Amino acid sequence: MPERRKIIHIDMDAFYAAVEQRDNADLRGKPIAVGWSGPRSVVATASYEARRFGVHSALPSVTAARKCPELIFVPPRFEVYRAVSRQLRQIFAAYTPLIEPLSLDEAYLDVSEDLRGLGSATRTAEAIRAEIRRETGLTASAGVSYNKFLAKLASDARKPDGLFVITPAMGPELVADLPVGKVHGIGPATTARLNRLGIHTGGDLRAAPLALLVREFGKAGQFYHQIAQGIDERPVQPDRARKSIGAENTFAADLYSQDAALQALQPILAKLWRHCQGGGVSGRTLTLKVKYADFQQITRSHTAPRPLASAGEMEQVMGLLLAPLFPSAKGIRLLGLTLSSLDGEGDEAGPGGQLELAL
Ligand code: DCP
Ligand code: MG
Repeated sequence: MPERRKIIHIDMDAFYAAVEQRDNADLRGKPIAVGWSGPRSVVATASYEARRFGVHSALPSVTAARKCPELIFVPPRFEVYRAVSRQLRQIFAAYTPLIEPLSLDEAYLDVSEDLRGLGSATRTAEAIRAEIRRETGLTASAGVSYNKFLAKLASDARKPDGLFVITPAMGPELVADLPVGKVHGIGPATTARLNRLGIHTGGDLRAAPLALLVREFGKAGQFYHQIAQGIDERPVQPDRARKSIGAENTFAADLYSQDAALQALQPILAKLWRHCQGGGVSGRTLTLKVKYADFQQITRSHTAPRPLASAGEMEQVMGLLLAPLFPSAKGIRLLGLTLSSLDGEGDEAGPGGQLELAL
């Protein structure tokens, strides 16, 4: 039995929207959506005032405006969000070197070692939340637990501006009641497949034979089996320079035609491009990942002489990678795109792409 870890998951509340309301008093207390209002746009995030109307991330802007006629659309300011994100990382670093950022507003911290002598992980989380509020004028929610999966679940439990602790005694019972779709990493397609097998909750998942899960889901099945018991041995991966960024989607129904695949890749490409813009990152290598209905997985890559400078350039490369895979006898269940050979953020990383962390 490995030593028990203490993990904090920090997640900012309505991040982009909170930053906009902080910087513009006219927007405070009002329903706002960060994003453009155009017909092809989606909401990046919504203020809590707007969420009451059912406005949320990824909702088409047109739908959002219909649900909430008073909704104010605010264009994103990624440089400002990045600057806040850097402030956050600096705050975290004062508490532990073991920081794993998940996005601009989210990170896991391993605080098994009480480096600041604060007495407990819960007190450490409270100290971090207070410092974030003081330094940035924004609120964060925190989850505290003995692994990453439960810490992330906990940070969501008391949002906004909340803290929740899941102790080892609480873990298994909490997981048993959890709908499987709420497990981080189990998306809508996997949820539907689990449901078809009669697995709806963590409890059902726990009762399912490991052999069945592995047969149905491969390596992921093993992970689900562990998670169902509240076990998650994944360590916090300290702040490495990112070597790639990627996005992928599993489809509810398998895809057979090139047209369908191209269409299904559009939102994935859009997401990847948004991540590039959000992170100030560009890259030269685009990799297409295809998982077929029988779980066979292939990748196809192309490296351009210069960084891909627009969504359009990326789309061209994507089309070149996709075309030779058709016609295809097998259905496609998942498509993904990854960008690597990165510029920008990764520059400090040196030859191996790994940033050496002074401990
Ligand atoms: N984001 C985005 N598109 C999405 C999801 C998120 O552009 N589909 C951006 C906007 C969010 C930020 O990432 O502000 C952080 O995402 P979160 O999922 O943490 O959402 P919020 O911080 O906005 O709200 P919450 O209080 O639920 O964490
Ligand atoms: Mg957040």
